[in-house]
Amino acid sequence: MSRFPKDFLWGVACASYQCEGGWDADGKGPNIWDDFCHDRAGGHIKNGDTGDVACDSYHRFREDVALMKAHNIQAYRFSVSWARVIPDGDGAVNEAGLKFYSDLVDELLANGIEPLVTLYHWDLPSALQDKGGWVNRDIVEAFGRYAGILVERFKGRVKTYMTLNEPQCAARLGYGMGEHAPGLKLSEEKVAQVFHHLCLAHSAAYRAIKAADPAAQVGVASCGDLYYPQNDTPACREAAYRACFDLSRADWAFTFNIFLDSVCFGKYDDTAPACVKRFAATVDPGDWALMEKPDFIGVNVYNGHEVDETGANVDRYPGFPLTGCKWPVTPEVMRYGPASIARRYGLPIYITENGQSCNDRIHLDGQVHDPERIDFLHRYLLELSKAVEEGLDLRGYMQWSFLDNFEWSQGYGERFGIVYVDYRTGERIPKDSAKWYAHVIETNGECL
Ligand code: GCO
Repeated sequence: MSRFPKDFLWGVACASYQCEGGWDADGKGPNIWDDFCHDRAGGHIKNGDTGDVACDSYHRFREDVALMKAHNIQAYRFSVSWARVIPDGDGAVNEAGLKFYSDLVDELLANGIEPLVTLYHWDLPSALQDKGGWVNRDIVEAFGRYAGILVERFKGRVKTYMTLNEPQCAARLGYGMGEHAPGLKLSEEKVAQVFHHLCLAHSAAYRAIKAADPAAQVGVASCGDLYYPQNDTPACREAAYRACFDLSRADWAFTFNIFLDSVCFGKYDDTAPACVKRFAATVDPGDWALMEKPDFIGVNVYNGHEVDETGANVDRYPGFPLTGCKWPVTPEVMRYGPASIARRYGLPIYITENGQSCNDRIHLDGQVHDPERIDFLHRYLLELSKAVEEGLDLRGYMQWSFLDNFEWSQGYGERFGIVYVDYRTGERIPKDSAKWYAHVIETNGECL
């Protein structure tokens, strides 16, 4: 018998800027990723790659959906490009942009695939960045309005939304480290302010979605450092749990609770560092009453840290297994990480991203063989099945990603897809892992 629930949702995930292309098609406005990539002199992206064409899913989405169906995919988590729908972010609606997403939703539903819609996966309209972007509080209202416009169009067809994807990366990488668009290196207090505006924007969108469609489920896709115990003892498990929510342990901006405590509990954890406390002292206390606890939490899981019973990190041994982009392979994080999030917030969980990049290429036989990815997914899913057995309220699993796509500052140099994309021609070639995943879905994970 499968350990996954009967109505479990097996899917794949991607984001607008990473796969769509069509960067200036049909009235779309520019966004901060267009600008960041086009700033060639800035040298922000490996090889000077851009998302101008990417997988061209803007034009080829029907082919992509057909390929998903052929691989038993039950859900597609995609994001909407804000500037495609509202070119300047807070002005007139671009009907052609809205229609593109409406057609995508129809195509998915016609093929029995459930759409899971992310409203913001980092591609902010440039016109809003010109006004300060996430540093300017006006963005909260603009985001709420945008959410309402989308849901008015989607209601009755889309049941599940995520307001934001990884606010941690939007804030830290985009406004703190300058590695992602808009490429700013602001002070720690300003980064904390960006987080606060993201929390308020999530909350405004939550209310707008519920107003337009009270039946919609509204979550957020989050990331952060996750920890798992060296030994499965109560003391070690507890140490791993505590490490997950300790803001003073590593980079406070890469924790789950810097965002989730604000929207779920209306406060910062006591472990917050001085810069966050300084910012917190400037927050209008009335803001906390505006926060909306999501209906579920999406957890993006790639790797985690092992801790011993004292809570200290365990060193990785020499030759530790790594993915194509040199991320550690730590399947145990799937058993303990999402469970820690569920324990702290008491909310249902979706795995909204999980996968690995490989140095995939077309082999002599014309196929793309990716045994490392199969092994990775197999190990992570086995650990996830243990979490389910231990009582985790898990609703779905979205593999990242269906197609190879534009991997932000790494450009096309990293391939995360279970379907290979030949960027010279746009040709799609399902990898071995796509066939493997199709079988996992067919058996609801029983074959694992
Ligand atoms: C993320 C990013 C994705 C990345 C993926 C692989 O949400 O972390 O949303 O866009 O492509 O994580 O690095």
